[in-house]
Amino acid sequence: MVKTALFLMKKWGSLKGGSIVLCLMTFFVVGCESPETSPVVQEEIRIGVAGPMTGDQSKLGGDLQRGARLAVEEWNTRGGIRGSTIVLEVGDDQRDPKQAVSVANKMVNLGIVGMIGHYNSSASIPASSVYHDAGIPMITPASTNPRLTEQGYKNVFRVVGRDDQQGNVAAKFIATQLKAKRIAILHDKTTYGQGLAEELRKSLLRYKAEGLELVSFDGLTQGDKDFRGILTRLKEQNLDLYFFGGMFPEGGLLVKQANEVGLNVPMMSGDGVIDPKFIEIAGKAAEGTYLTFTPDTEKLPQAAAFLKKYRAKYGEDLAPYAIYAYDATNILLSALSETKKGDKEKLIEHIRGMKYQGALGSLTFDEKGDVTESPYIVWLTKKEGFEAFWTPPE
Ligand code: ABU
Repeated sequence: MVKTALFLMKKWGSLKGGSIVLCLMTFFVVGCESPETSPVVQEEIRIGVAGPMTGDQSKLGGDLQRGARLAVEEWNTRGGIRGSTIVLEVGDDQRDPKQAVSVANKMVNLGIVGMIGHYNSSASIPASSVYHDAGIPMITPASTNPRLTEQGYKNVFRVVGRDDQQGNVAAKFIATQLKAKRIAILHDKTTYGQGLAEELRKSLLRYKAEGLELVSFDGLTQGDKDFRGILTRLKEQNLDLYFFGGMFPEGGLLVKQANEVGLNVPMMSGDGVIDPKFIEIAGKAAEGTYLTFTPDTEKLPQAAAFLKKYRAKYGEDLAPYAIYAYDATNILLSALSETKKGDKEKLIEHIRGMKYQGALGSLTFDEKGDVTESPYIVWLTKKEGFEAFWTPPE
């Protein structure tokens, strides 16, 4: 009977979503038993991870899930938090803003005490209002649009940098290293892609005096498969380089089709494209593409243990944002273990003041919830994969 009731509790807790339902059922179960036969109800601590778990960016959502799951399993192996098992709830926002809000509401109803995610800025920004209203901390491992932490929400954190920083490094590289003069910018009209493109446009203005000219600035549609029309127009513009603000599915097709239409200048893009899938889609045409991202985690001594465990568990090479999800999850779980259960305000305040030593090194947050240090470098795509190429001077 106890087993059945516990099963029902779990089932109802997740289906109906109500922590109230869960509390009532806990009372009911415990209340029905005599003291001698009372079961020890193993409490669970629920946290969430969300991103695009299906669709063309499912690889990225999967990366967040894999990083977060590894951290959760390690905590549970060590006994959980104060004896409670940590349960990871997974939400699929399909990289869609409306779906992200729906996932966020579902997570709140499931009784999560913290959220890892979302992946896309276009999902994280609308979902952040839901977590804010519920007083639940969210730590995104990957959303880089500045607006996320400019909303003034105390519960919002990110362990990655911002696109104003990323755009700045891209502009510096284009102007001072490539010495490119004629630039075109494409973007995918999303919060992230267009946002990064606009940050680059702003930063490029600084180099106008050196003869750098922005020849065109155009949006394309995410999910489209044929960009030959716009690439043919770019070919007429006598460019030195084109920049793409967007994600790897479109980035891969762009360089592949640029090659087909004879647009033989390098593409540069950002962290949304630096994924092995980009090379898989583009093939040989990926070679020579420049990308901004954070420094090489393979070279961080403090990341070695994580990398070993990740490869052993998943049998695959590290994906760019899995390590960020791992550290974000550890930050959340450490904060939960160091604060009084149920005190949401204290939990958020505690995260803000943490100095966390993780796989990425030392992580601290500023008043907005951004990481205090977020270096970007330029990567070059080679036959063998991505190679750290240029680090901006301090
Ligand atoms: N930062 C890269 C992709 C995730 C985002 O939308 O911000």
